[in-house]
This record gives sequence, C-alpha cells and structure tokens, in this order.
Amino acid sequence: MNGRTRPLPSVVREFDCTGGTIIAYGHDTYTEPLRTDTTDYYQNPLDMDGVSHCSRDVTMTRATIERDPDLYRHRSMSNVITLYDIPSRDIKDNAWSPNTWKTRFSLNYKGLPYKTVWVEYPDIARVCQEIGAEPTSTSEYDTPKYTLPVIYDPSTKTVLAESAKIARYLDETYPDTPVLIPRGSSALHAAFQYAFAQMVSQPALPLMLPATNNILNPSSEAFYRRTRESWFGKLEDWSPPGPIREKHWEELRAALARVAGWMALDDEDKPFFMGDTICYADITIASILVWMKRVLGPKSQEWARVKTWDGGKWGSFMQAFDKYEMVL
Ligand SMILES: N[C@@H](CCC(=O)N[C@@H](CS)C(=O)NCC(=O)O)C(=O)O
Repeated sequence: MNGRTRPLPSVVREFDCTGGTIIAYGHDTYTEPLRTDTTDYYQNPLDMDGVSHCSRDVTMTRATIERDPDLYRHRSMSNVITLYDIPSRDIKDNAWSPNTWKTRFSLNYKGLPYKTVWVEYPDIARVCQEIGAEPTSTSEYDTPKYTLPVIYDPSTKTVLAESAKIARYLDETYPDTPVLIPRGSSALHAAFQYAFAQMVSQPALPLMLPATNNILNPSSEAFYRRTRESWFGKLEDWSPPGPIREKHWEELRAALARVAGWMALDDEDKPFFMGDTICYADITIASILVWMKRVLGPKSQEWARVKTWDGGKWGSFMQAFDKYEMVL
C-alpha cells in the first residue's frame, strides 16, 4: 500500500461500503493513489490492491455521521443500495447532475446508506442494459433512452430508473424513514415536477449546459457536446456573456420568484413546500440549485446572485440542505 493510511474510526468502519469504494465504469478512471498529504484520508478496508479507490468522500462522510449519527440508522455492511451517477473531472466529490442529486438527496435525507458507481455518459445505456434498468423515455431517434439515476437495492433485488419512481419506491420500501412524498400528495408532486421542469429547469439550460460540459471527463464531454449541440448548435453560443446571458438570468430569476410565491401562499415564513419538513418537491428544487452551485462554483458571482433572490430565500433554503449534501 503506498501512501499513509490508517483504519477508519469505528463509527465509519460500520459503513465500509459508504467509505468510498468507487467503481468507475467507462473510459476514464477515478482510482487514485492514496493521498499522503493529509490524515483525513483513510484506508478503505475493501481495498486489497494497494490503490485507494477514491477515498475523497470519507472526510465528509465521517463528519456528517459524527454530527448526526441518526442519519445512518439503516446502515449495514454489505446490503447497501447502489446509486449509479455521472462523474465530473473537477467537482470536489464528483457529483453534479441535477437528476441524480434528486436520488442522492432522497437517500441522504432518509439516512439510507448507499454506495456510488460512477458511469460516463457513453456507457450509460450499456450499463443500464447490463443491470436490467428500464429506459426512461424515447430518444429523438425513436430508440429507448437510458438515463441516470438508477438504483440497485440488493435487499429487494430491485433495479429502478427515474428519480421520481425511485423516490416512491424508497418511501414504500423503507416506511420508517423520513417520507419524501407524503401519502395523498403523489398527484400534486407529479404536477409540480412537470411545472418545475417547464418553468425553471428549461430556462436554466442555456446557462448551465455549456458550464456543465466543462466539468465532465473527456469521454462524457465529447458525448455531451455532440448530443447537446445537435439540439441547439455550438454550446458556447447558447448564452454568451452580455445581454443574452442577462436575459437568461432574468428569466430564471422570474421563474424562481414564482416558485417562491407559491411557497409563501400558506405562510410567508415557511421554509419548505409543505411547511417545516422537507418533501420531494423541495428536493427537486434543491437538486437544480445544487447543480448551479457546484457547476458555476460555490464562490462564483453568479451563484452569489441566485442566493440573494427572493429576499435571500434560496441561500437559506440551500443551507438547510447542507447536511444532506454528501456523496457516499
Ligand atoms: N426523468 C429522468 C431524467 C433523467 C436524466 O435525464 N438523466 C440524465 C443525467 S442528468 C441522463 O442520464 N442523460 C443521459 C443522456 O443524455 O444520454 C429522471 O428524473 O430520472
């Protein structure tokens, strides 16, 4: 074993599966030699080959568990859910994708342990077919379209694609965890998902897709550029700095203001969609916002601007998600 290592502290040892064994499918690999410059990197007990399979997440995991051990009451050594997600070349813990964050936030909010398998864009269809995940839609070429997130839950031997279906599955399968979609609100949630996608996700695309392309690994970057440019032309021309980009920001600001207005209808001060408790509609919003924060940069001027909108609502909204913003 090269590099300085030490065993995981006992609290994390119970989560060896969450301690950072990250398998990379695809053309780019994420295995990296153990870091020697910090004691915050721990030897993953599953690593027998002298290489740490990306232990970057352990620090955050350990801190989070120590802060809030109840989050992980469903822990077990081997029977954990696998979340299939798309990696990045320079986001701190890889995770950036808004749709997969819906499932990641859902799992984190429920305190269900899981491990992440990273899949590059060109490999998504093959990996989904190999593990038996259904396509989620039909592509522009009338072929089945496979997307992430996908989960595999070994305790029920279930493979499931599509973030909202996964949320419903998690609620049904783990009824003693915090509820994502309260009973009786499935229809409202579905309507909200649709409205939010049209109203907020769509105007975010020209601002966010070119920036997203820049944080992908080479094989995904080439795939993303080719597929997205077939929709609207060269990515760099989608939202160039200046009046066009300002107009896009204004559209997004107005869309989020409308959502803030909906949320204030019951009570000006309620932080979340259904009051004081997070539900899946909030997770949907947080997943778009975390994408913006991570891809534009948590310290970027653009993200700073979003946080101030609606009297600072979105900044404090995202602060409430800090403790669920982890990558296992
Ligand atoms: N409705 C799906 C959408 C999932 C989705 O579009 N995922 C993107 C990543 S953010 C994807 O896998 N795209 C594959 C591709 O573009 O080929 C869900 O919510 O799960």
